[in-house]
Amino acid sequence: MTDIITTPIFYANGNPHLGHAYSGYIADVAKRFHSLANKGDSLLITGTDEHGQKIADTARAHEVNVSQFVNDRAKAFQTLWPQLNIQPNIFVRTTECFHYKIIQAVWRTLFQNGDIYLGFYQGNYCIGCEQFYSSYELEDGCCPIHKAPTHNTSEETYLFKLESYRQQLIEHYQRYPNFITPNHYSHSILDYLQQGPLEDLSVSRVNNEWGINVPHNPKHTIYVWIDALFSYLTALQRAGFNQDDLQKTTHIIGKDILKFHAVYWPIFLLAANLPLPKRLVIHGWWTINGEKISKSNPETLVSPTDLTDQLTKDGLRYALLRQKPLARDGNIVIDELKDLINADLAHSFANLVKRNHTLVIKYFSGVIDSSIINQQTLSNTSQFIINHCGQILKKIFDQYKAYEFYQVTLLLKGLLDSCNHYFHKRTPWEINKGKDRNEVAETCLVTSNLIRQLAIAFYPLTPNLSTSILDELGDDVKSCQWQSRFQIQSIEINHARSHFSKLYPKKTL
Ligand code: ME8
Repeated sequence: MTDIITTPIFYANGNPHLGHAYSGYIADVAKRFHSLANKGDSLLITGTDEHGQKIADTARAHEVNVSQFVNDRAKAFQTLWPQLNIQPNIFVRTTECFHYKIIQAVWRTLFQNGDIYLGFYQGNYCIGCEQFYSSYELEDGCCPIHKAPTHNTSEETYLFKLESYRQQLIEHYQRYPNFITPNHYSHSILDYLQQGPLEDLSVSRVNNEWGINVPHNPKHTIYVWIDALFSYLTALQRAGFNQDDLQKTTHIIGKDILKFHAVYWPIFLLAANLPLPKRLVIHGWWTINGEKISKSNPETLVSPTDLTDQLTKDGLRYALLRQKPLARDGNIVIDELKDLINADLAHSFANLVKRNHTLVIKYFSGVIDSSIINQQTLSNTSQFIINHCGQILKKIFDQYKAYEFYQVTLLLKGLLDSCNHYFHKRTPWEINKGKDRNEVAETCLVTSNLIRQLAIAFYPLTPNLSTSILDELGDDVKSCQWQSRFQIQSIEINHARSHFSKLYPKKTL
């Protein structure tokens, strides 16, 4: 079955930063895992959110025509993903004609069903969030997210009756307590919904021309969050999927946009008679010197590609996922990231590969046939490490499935330590001091097979390193499938095929 994974669509009012890259990494890890595990299709959707007053204001401040401005920003995101080894299948833009038609059709459905009516709204509008806040939600008169003053606005607006769907949504959360990962967020959303009636939501603006017009009333533009959330549907339809495939969708989002995805989005879907997504996966924020990385705070703007230059593509991806559980916040300290990369990828993983493969090439001309061992003659230590590896791989599989990528990294590191321990204990390099050749052949054969399994299990987190190791073993990631029990296969090491030594040169970072 196809798994559909989305990142948020990012506001086209600035250049991509490390926080955006993090959402992309999580989605790409999930996509690569699914394609290994299911050998089926998986679809990664990303894109840019290009309408709204905030974007029009920023373009004006840059003295650039708004269309040109959003084109440039969309391009910046489109070029970023391949540079980070993130492979989206669909890049959706809310200024696309196809999307425009979908949003107007959705609006018509909601309006005809009686969920939307023309009214009047007075409230505190935050342009940064593109939403109204009730007075009790403000902190010292400021938006709780942007900490900036809101605008007291009163205007004619269309309103959406959220309350009509509150009970249905409560039932959904009761039936699917794991709808949100981590699931404590499901409990907090359920608490919020159970507190009482939901206020009608303002879903159009009269003072914003840069948006999709309300059908039959072009004085109004449609609320940017209706526009943005339904881009997930646009992307699916553009890829040839149908509306029901929404239920195969996992949305990866930062905690700042939880309410939009956990309350408004499911309510809009219920109202439009569409299925709810499969899951929401929430991640925390990255800070730098304790400050949230954000477009509105230029000092925090770390360029992801500057970091991949310093840390390598695999290095940055791995270290971000290794440093903290997804839902926690984390502070970027480059030296700490380097330490993780050096310890795990260079010293523990790459070094084991180098040492084992060097012996295989030097003493066995790169080839060891699996017929040298069979279950009866395999030593206890080899049998033990093979069984252990099988058990840990099963746990890793389950943790990947649960989006517990931090746990995956801990298990992988533990498994690497066990494999290194096995290799060191059996001292195969003592072959030049008269160690039994069959015993060394067994160690190197088993180690190469462990390395193959490790490379597959690491692949979502370190695609370049894993591909390179698999190349060297004569394998191709496309033909590899996740296995928790593995048969010892013959090996044939081929240095010529590999870029391995380029990835991890003699000096670490
Ligand atoms: O909210 N740490 O777009 P956006 C981690 N267009 N992740 C971060 C981050 C940080 N410091 N800063 C941003 C929008 N992000 C809407 C979304 S979806 C239908 C519409 C990530 O450009 C995080 O995932 O403000 C956050 O939710 C996303 O970037 C929002 O980016």
